[in-house]
Amino acid sequence: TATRPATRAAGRTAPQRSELPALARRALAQRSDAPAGDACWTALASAARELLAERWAATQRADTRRGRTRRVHYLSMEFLMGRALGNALQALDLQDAAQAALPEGAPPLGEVLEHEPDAALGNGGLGRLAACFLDSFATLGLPSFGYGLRYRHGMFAQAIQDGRQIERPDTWLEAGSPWELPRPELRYTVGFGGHVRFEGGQHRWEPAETVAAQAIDFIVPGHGTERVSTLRQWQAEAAQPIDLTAFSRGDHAQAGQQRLAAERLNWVLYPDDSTPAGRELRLRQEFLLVSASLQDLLARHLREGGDIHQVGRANVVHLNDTHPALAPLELMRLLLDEHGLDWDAAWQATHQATSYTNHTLMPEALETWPLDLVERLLPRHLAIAYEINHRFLDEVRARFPGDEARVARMSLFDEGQSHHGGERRLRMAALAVVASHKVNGVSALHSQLMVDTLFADYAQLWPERFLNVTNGVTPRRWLVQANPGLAGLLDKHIGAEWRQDLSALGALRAKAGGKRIGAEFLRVKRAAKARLAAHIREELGLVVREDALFDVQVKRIHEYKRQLLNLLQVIARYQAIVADPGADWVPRVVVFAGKAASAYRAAKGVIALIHDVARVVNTDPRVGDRLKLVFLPNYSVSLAELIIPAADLSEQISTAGTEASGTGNMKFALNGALTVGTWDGADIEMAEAMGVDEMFVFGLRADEAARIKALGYDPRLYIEGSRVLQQVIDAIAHGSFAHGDPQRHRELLQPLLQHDPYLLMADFDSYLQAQARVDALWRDPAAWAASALRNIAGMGGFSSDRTIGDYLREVWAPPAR
Ligand code: 26R
Repeated sequence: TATRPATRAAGRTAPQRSELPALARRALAQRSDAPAGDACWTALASAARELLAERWAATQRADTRRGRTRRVHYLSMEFLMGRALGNALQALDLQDAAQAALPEGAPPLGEVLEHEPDAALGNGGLGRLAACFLDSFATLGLPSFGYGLRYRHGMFAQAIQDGRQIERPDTWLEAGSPWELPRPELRYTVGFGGHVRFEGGQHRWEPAETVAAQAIDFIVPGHGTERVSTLRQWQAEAAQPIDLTAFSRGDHAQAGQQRLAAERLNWVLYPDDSTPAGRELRLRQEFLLVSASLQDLLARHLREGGDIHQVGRANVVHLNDTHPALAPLELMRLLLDEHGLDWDAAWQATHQATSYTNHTLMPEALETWPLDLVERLLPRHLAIAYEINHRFLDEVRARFPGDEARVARMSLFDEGQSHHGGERRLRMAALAVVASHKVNGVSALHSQLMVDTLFADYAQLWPERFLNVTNGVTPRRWLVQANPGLAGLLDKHIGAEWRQDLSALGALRAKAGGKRIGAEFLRVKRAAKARLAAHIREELGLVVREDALFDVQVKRIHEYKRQLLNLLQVIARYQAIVADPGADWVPRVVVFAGKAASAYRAAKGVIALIHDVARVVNTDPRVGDRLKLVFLPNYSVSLAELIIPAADLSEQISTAGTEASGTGNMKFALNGALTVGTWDGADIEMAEAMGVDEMFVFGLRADEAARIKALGYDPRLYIEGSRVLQQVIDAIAHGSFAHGDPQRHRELLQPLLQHDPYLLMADFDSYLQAQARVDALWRDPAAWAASALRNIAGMGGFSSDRTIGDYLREVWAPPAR
């Protein structure tokens, strides 16, 4: 194989796994400089890419002959993929070969892998869930496509300057990406604006502007299978890259106009900034995703000989939140106007194909679009939405005669409320619910609240449409790759079956109390903590004790996630240590990481306060190494892979009823961290699966939280009732952490004292008690280890493979004939 020519001629046999070393060496040999980490990474990646491209072609050939299995199209504005090479090498079972392929003098494989920039085309939970799903699609061999946008700039990089967050552009594509496979034959025209013409009984949209959507594929390898899945990302290009008439006139701005307009569509990922994303560019991005993906689906369906009337039987169009909820409108347009179906046939196909997952009940994250904007950009789609609404409201009126208040609540159109300046709007969640045959929430509690509150009217009309599908995470990335030490320990004690079927982790329960396994677990954990401690030292110059309790809260910074509650607890602990330094304190390292959306002032204030408190605590000689407070900048998928295996304690402390599911919670427990948490999201199901006593549960339940708020909640009563809380608040208010600027924390503190919408004050005492229980268990290492192992044993149901199995049976099953 060493003599194989560098370019592969048509008709040659496919590259084999055994050729990876040769492929990699050849790529390295083309370089004249020493094999630095970068060059090694590029060489291994291009070799792995060739092997994966071959698997991609084989998978596509197999899926064309898939018979009556439906193809799943997972539409998402976000895919938070992280790094790919380590995952690809594991999927190809080529880690040892890759290590062997590295020439003398090259860095070790682990270091080489760190040269890859994260593909961070997502904000947080929703985007990472989509990435875990792609892994399960491939591993389960499901005929499927993920569809997304190829953002030039993904999630911003976070730097910290003087304790404040600075956003820097993410430039992941700067050096090019070896994983992308452009598909020049797959280009579709996507229109915006213009008019609708009615001729010969047919509507025809004549857009004022068009762009070409170019497919660029990202191959997602399956594990324990040769199958792969595809993430197809759209890149907008100018239909006409240069206007030569304008150019010869000397009008260069006009000549490049189309190119710039197209480039803008892929410019940047929109932040989840809890301010309405009512911006025109966002709507254009959403339509680009939807239109290109559906045209691709229809073209494939017809190419494979499918009947256009059967398109909804043979295909699933899944909406990852409402961000792609224009899909049913665009599918209706394509079927009615381009393929000549009548309304009923088009609606049947659309309804059969469409399903929708809701990921949040927070009112500020629910998308609505001003009608004048929709009319200007998508006139035909607005007309179709009117018609859908007309028919839908007839159904509502037939079921609930005379109830016009209900009709107004359920309409796809918000007729203008004062808080939007009286503007009429299209409600994307209503559209998604009406168009879908199934609507799911992402944990048992969230799904229940969804039908009790946000979608109560729709659930009364169509109770059978709503269901729960609890989230899951891929154990390949989050256990096998992130924590090979723990994976090896599991193999040794319960065998390797869990690698195929995570529910086999249950076998660990009976062994969890064992002395040897407990000691081995603590050793594995200690090694992971040493790696994190080294990172903290390099990043922040801070030395932390490796035998301290590593107490971790990493996730997007949001008021409802209550990082501030955690920080108040840290301040209370600090004050207690200072008051009695001689007591027998459990040493703790409290680790935060997470990004605040750039426009989200309160979240940025929390990051600032963490840094202000850290400066005081970490330098106070009375505290020493009993308490260290760490904020790690630039949280990302790859940083999570370093942090999560090192955690002893996982903080999941959202106000009950606000965190739809959480998925970080699952990754921590799977890696043997204990959870201190509220009765919220998937934590509830985790606690039930591992045994409620294995979790440190505290705080108001969701129904209690709702009741307290309805009765008129006054946070000051709780402050007056708790000496500890009073002292914490006083310290902040009196500038103990303000570094000479007493105004510094007013903006953060005032709302807490007046409204405290997330009930921090109400939950504070209960949280402190839970933390005391944590300390007590920590003092008995064997008991701690046994509980951690029972946590792992309970996590068998939280694989994304189980989640996708649920979707296949309950959401994506073929419609009855
Ligand atoms: C731009 C705007 C409309 C927007 C708002 C909110 C974009 C993205 C979001 C983030 C959302 C909806 C999200 O990430 N939700 C999270 O989904 C996870 C996966 O289901 C859950 O685990 C998590 O609890 C939930 O917050």
